[in-house]
Parts: sequence; structure tokens; C-alpha cells
Amino acid sequence: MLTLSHTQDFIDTEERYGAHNYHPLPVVLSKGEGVYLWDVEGKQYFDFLSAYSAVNQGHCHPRIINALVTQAQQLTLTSRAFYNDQLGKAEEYVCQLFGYNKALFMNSGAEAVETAIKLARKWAYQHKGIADNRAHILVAGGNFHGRTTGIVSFSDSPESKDQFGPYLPGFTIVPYNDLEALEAQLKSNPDICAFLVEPIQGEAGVIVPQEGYLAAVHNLCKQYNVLLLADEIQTGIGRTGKLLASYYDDVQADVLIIGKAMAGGVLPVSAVLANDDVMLCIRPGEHGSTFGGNPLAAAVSVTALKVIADEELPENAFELGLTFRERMQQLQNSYPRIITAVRGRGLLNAIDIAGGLNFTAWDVCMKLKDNGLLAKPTHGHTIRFSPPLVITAQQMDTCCDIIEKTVTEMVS
Ligand code: IF1
Repeated sequence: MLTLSHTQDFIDTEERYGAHNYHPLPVVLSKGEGVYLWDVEGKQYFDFLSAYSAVNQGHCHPRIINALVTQAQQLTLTSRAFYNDQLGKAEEYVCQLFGYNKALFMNSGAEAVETAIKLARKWAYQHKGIADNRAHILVAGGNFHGRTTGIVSFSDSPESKDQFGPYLPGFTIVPYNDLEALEAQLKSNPDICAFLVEPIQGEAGVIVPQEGYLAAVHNLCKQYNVLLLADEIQTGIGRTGKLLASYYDDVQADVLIIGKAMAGGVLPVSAVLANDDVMLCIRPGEHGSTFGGNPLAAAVSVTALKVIADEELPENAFELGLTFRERMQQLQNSYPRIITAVRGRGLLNAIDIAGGLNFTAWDVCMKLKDNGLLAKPTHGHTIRFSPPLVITAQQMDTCCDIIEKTVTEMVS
């Protein structure tokens, strides 16, 4: 009986029966509340990943869970063949919150990105006068927008892309944070209808562009009559210290793509927002999804977004992000040969661990886990730190102490 909850048993079962498409840290979680997670052995951790920024409101937020349970007892799914009494309210709520005429609800982030691409192509043919099948979309080097065959076609990560061809044509990669390269492309090809970009690149390692980049990008897009498609799936919903990362540049993208935390990590809900000139390019029957816009998702996402505002989570992320980076910079000053960079905005942060040491970023994450904090390495040398935005100043101090202690232990 005692061995039933043993960590290794759960891991072995996944290894035996699950596809091997992930390499998780060896921790098996069974409960979450706010910033905390517990494993099957009963050990408590601070969550510094937040399910890749999907749990900004904290684990099992009581208001969000209440919305889930209440709506689940009424109606969960009708398909879009009929109206339901929750979707309109949710569409109205997100349109007013983000300042657009129309919203289109999907489920995963990748689906929302695909939706934005389809919208941009329709707009190219109906409004920009591009010849059929010629519409072209620019994307950024180092991008991450999801895992569909369409999206991986314009990835430059071999891991995401290799041997998943043949690839979808109609995309060109321009270097991120390079306005000249972007303008050169825009100038060279009149068939370009859109630029798809992350305001801060998450998977690339929390790459923050130069100040004013997105505003300048938007100006170029306007100049060349090209739509700016902002992928705020990871950066949005308070994560970077504002409701949207685009707001740092006062940018209202032509097409806004959100997902992850818009439903508080309870359900997969994504949405694409745009004004009528773009959104109405898609007509009945041309796009959809069985689950997209279901009443359960609609009710949960309205509550999840209200929690963001009511608990002033963007403001908290902004403040505690400053604290976190200050503490990490002090740590870097103490260990300049180990920590080679500290960067981020709000509570989307990363540190780089030097190469050529007798330990790796993975080893640091293993020791962090032992010390009660869960974070995940990426690209071998970067550690991403993105706790739920409900974290308090005191908890943040404790967590910085844990990271400090961990780095000190690694060295000794
Ligand atoms: C995985 C990364 C984060 C995203 C942006 C679209 C999507 C994502 C900017 C697609 C998804 C995920 C997916 C997840 C890991 C995670 C991730 F490391 F891969 F890059 F967050 F940093 N646009 N990001 O970040 O959304 O379809 O997954 O809902 O393991 O693939 P999705």
C-alpha cells in the first residue's frame, strides 16, 4: 500500500504507455493551490513555471473553479450549430476588455494562430487585392507559435520542424528585433499581407526586443498595408506586468491572439480578436471548431479574466518582476561566471547559466526542485522563471532565497 504513491511508479507508467514527446523533471504532481504545488509524496513546491504562463491566476483559483463547476452543472457543449447563452457574453467581455469589434473563440493556442493566419489570407484576397494563392506572411526568427504542421512549417527550430515536412509555403522568416530587415522584406514583396510576431519571444528564451520595437513594427505594417498579428498567448493576460505586452509600446495589433491564461489553466481556451474589416472576411462555414466557443469555456474565461483585473495581477507582476530581476542581478554580481544574463519583463523572466561548468541548467533545476521550487530549463542553458501572478512580495523573497541558496550549493 505504501508504495502506491511512489514517484517512480508514475514515471514508469508514463514511460511505458505514453508517447515520448517530453522530457519532464522527475516530479509527479497531484495538487495545486495558488503559487503552490504538491507532489505525490506530499512535498510542497513553489511553481515557477505556471504551466508555461497558463496559470497566471494561481492553481485552482476558487472563483474560477466555482465558475467551472456552476457552468458544468448547467451546460458544457452544444457545438456552434446552435447558440448558447454564455458565448455572446464572453465575446462582449473580451471585445470591450481588449478594444476590438469582434472575437473568435478557439481552444488551443496553435488553433488561434492558425485562425489568425487564415484571417490574414482572406483579408489579403478580399481587401488588399492580392492574387489568389499568392498571400505571403512574415514571421520572426526564433518564433514559437505552436505545433501544427502549418505552424512548424515556419519554425526555425530543427527540433520543432525536422522530418515533419512537406512544409506549408507562403512564409518568410525575418530576424527578430531587426526593423531594417523587416522593412527590406516589406519593400521587396507586395504580396505580403501580415507579420506574425511575439512581443517578447518565450520559447526562444524570453527575448525582450529593444524599446519601441513593436511600435516601430506596427508603423511599418501600416505604411505597407500589412496586418500586425500579435501572438500574446504567452505574454498576455498580465504576465509581463501589463494586461498585454503590446501595451508597453501602446500598440493595438490588427489581430490579437490570446490563449493560455485566459481560462486560468482550467480549460484550453484561445481567442482571436480583430475589427470588422478583418474579422468579417470569414463567413459562415469557412472556419470553426467543435469545442471552440463552448459555454463552459466562455463562462470560465470571463471569470478568469475578471480575476486578473480584480486582483490587480498585472500590477503585481510589474512590481514583483522588478524585485525578482534585482535579486537575480545581485546574484549575477556574486557569481558572474555562472549566471551570464538576467532578463525579462514583469513575471516572465529568464537567467542564463554559463556553458563549460561542471553542471548544467538542468542540474540547477533538479537542485531547485530539491529545495522546493519548480522551474524548467530551455535550450540547455536558460532557466525560465514565471510564477503565478498571485505570488506575494514575501513569497517572492523566499523564492529568491531558494534560488540564491541553490546556486551557492551548486558551486560548493
Ligand atoms: C509545448 C514553449 C512556452 C506559445 C506562443 C502559441 C503557442 C505557445 C507564444 C501554442 C505555446 C507552449 C507550448 C508547450 C510549451 C510552451 C512553451 F516552450 F514551447 F515555448 F510557453 F514557452 N504561441 N507554448 O508560447 O499554444 O497550442 O500550446 O496552446 O510543450 O508545446 P498551444
